[in-house]
Amino acid sequence: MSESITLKAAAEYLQSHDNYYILIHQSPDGDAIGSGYGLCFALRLIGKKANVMCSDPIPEKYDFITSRYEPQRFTHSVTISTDLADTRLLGKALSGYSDYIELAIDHHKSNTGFADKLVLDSSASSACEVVYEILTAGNMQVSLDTAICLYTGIATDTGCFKYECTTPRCHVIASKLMEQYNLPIGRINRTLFDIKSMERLKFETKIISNMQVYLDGKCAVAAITLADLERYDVKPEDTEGVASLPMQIKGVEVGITLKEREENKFKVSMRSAEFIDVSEICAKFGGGGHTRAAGCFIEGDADQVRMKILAAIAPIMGMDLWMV
Ligand SMILES: [Mn+2]
Repeated sequence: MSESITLKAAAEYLQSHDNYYILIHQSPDGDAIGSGYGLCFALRLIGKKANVMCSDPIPEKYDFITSRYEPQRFTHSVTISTDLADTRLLGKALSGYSDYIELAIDHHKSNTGFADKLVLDSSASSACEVVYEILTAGNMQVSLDTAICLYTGIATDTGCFKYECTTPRCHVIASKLMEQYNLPIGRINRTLFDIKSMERLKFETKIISNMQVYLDGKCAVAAITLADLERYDVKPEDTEGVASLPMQIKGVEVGITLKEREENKFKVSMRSAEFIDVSEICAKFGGGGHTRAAGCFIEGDADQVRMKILAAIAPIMGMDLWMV
């Protein structure tokens, strides 16, 4: 298990070492990208060498972050992670680092304690919020580049400040970042939440038209197969955000999105509105996450995976599976 350390101890650790690899999870979302790159820029600002590493390509919509970044050449010495709950989420390309992560910065209550040292704040909306607190505790400067990154992670993990995980603290941090740098938040939020390619928008209509509700309308399932991705010419990394679609149906408490990653292997994303702890359901399948947003991998074809999940959820909702 990891040794839990304070924000200040984490800042001191970062200031007293050199040459960092910052690992983030596969299928990177705004918080993984924002926390990884935001911390990387902050470390470079105090003269450290640092690179961000991810098994998967960073989606194009985050170009406003990655265009600020060039990988550096150096002899690697310290491996850290941000927004990573479990080393299994590093993906194949980075799995070799699993046993060598020295510091993990996270906000997942399901963090498996893989790192030597851990800064975990499960009440934080995002890993970006934790990174911000570490930088503040260590009196480390937040540059414009870092500010853009941290705002991005807070905004994406809170669904643009609308999910339950949004706290007064998120608004305070966002406000401080805006105050200091006059962030173009209109443009950032439009890029993050509104603008989609025509293909993606058409793809969403296909997902919506195939969505099904179960358990007396309280549970909605959307499934995306490899064949769908091919037919609609959508890359797997461009499916971020589709997990919010089932949640838009009136009366739905649990929204489930199945994304086929390899033949007969699905990445399952679960969201809940108010009552169900989806991290517990995902944990039954070896996954984890947060109370209102979690994920896991399940093998089988789309129908089999759907049945496995509904069978796990039905008793929690006090229902029999025959209602499926
Ligand atoms: Mn996160």
